[in-house]
Amino acid sequence: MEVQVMKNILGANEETAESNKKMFDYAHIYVLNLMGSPGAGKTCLLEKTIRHLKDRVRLAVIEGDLFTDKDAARIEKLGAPVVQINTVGGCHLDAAMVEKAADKLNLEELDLIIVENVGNLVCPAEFAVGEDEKAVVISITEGDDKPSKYPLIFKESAVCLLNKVDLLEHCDFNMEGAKKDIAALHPGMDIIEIYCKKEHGVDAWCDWLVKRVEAKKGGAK
Ligand SMILES: Nc1nc2c(ncn2[C@@H]2O[C@H](COP(=O)(O)OP(=O)(O)OP(=O)(O)O)[C@@H](O)[C@H]2O)c(=O)[nH]1
Ligand SMILES: [Mg+2]
Repeated sequence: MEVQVMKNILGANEETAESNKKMFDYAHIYVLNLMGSPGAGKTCLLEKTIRHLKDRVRLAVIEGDLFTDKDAARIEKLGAPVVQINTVGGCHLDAAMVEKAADKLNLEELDLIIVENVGNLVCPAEFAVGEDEKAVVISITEGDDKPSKYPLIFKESAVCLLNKVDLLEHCDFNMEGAKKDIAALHPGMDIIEIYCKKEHGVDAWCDWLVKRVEAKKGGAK
């Protein structure tokens, strides 16, 4: 019974996600579902991304959070359009929530939407929201065992950002081992080391994003 209920929930979500994807495709907007543990540095990465891309890419953010609008307030300060979703305790965003949030954005004026999912390494990976691709941020303070302990999010994501490399000397994080584990889970996955606070690696990340945004802009309606 429980298995059937879960199947129905995922099936209904998949339908709405496909319809969101069609809407974003029509508008030629590249949509990224940004996932990662609480505190991994997702919002910090978004802040730096907005600063880097503000003159090149029309970027909006959909912020997922359990209860607060703290992250949305950080994005708003930088002048980017932002819509807050509160899941009221829910551990992930779903496609219906993103459909409602997208309704509040002017899609004709956008090239890129980044959806910051609720901080969690498990559930967000199971629920598509209509994105082109997923990305996962982990910070090296979380430990090098996270890829093998939480495999789905690494299998599902097109890119892994390894954040807080400034703290490497204080943590016994085996970078080579973690990268091997990620490559075993998802061969060929892009991995970018970042020290987001000081913007180290943010250029490489923005190049990764811009390539995709441009490809989507060039695509047929
Ligand atoms: N040392 C260091 N700290 C960082 C770095 N990037 C982010 N932080 C800090 O990590 C903390 C969490 O960053 P956030 O960007 O709020 O993390 P988040 O993933 O958005 O967190 P949730 O939205 O709660 O899931 C903040 O105190 C940041 O200043 C980094 O590269 N190095
Ligand atoms: Mg955040």
